[in-house]
Amino acid sequence: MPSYPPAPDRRSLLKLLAAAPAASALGGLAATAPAHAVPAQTARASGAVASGAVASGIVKSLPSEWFTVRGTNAEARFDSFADTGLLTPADRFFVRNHTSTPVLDASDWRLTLWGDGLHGRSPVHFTYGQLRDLPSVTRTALIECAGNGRSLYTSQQGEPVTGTSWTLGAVGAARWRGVRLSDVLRRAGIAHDAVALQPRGLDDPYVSGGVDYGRVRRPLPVAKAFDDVILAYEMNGEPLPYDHGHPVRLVVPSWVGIASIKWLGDIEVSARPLTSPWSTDWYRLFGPAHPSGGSDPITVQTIKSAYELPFGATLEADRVHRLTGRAWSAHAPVRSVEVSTDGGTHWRRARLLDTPRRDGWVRWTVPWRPHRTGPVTLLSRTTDAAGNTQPERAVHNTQGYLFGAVVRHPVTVA
Ligand SMILES: Nc1nc2c(c(=O)[nH]1)N[C@H]1C(S)=C(S)[C@@H](COP(=O)(O)O)O[C@H]1N2
Ligand SMILES: [Mo]
Repeated sequence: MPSYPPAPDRRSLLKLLAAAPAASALGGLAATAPAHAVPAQTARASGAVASGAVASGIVKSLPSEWFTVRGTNAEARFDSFADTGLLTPADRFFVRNHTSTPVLDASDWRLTLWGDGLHGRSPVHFTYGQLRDLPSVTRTALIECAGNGRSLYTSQQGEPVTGTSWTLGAVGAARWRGVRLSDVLRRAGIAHDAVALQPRGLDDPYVSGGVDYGRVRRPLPVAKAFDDVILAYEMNGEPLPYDHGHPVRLVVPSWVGIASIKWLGDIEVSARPLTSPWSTDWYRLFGPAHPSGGSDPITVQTIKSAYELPFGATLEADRVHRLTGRAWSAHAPVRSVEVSTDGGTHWRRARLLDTPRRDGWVRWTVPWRPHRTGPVTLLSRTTDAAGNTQPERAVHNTQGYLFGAVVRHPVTVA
């Protein structure tokens, strides 16, 4: 276990509360600030986390109509997306935290780039203001946890998996504004022989089963960094919220969520390949269908679709229901969505409500007038422009990553 500095004094606590973004968060923080709302660069949460009233360590409020809390994480309820547009509002976006949200102040934050992959070999710093002064880019991208849909390996395929039992709500779409990582790397003097980066968060070190794995960090190939990665400081036109990485996070489009490091503090730039437990122990595919020792670290997300309906919903017979859902693929824009309302015997096309784009999702709809009462299984199946189609079964891996199979969605007609 790392040794933590003592809890913050009263003055830094007051400063912290003054920095709280909204009245609701303030209310939540007032009672529990020492538990998790400690600026990571000045003080760390202590044992108070365990006894804190906000067990999740998440700053924003998590109403049960929108979220299911799973340990330190909050899953969005997919059915609740029915009244959202193409972008997921920040207050409804899922949160995946290895520990807890650190409340950081942009004014004393800085990013450090360091390592033998820099020309000068001495660390280079960027303040928040310096990043904001660089040319900005704005783009829409989904963030989706590698384990989204994990529980379906068990509920649908009878296969055991480890990790957070997400259903389908560990995904959201947002409009991100920030600076290109490539611009920052060039300004920092990245050398031609640099091959790997390792961005790292400022949240507490991740400790599990008595092992301290250090701060959340994961190697990022230089090629991807120069392709489309951004250092985001805005989400849907507002400063990045605390829970989503304030003041700056990475957004790594189309890759598994772990690549998009929140609360970014430093980036190692290396002339040799890098590893971390997030590239060796986790985020590889292990199991009989995979190489012994695991696959390469996983990168691109998979293909999915989901109904905006609770599992087990009851629908009235002999009435037309306008079923809605979303479909997305990290490989290519969605081309079509087919649905079955009879357990997979007959399929028909759903109507797409949006222009398909890569790194986004499309909403779809289909009318359904059920006659017979009783349990029914609804299915939906996405095909993308690269020819990928959701299969009937996902290839199992012990940690339950990349579930992309057709989901069997139970409802009851009454
Ligand atoms: N520093 C840090 N970055 C992180 C994480 C974390 O726990 N700490 N979780 C990762 C994982 S596993 C996912 S899926 C995404 C979730 O982003 P969100 O919480 O903004 O939805 O953040 C990633 N970045
Ligand atoms: Mo994740």
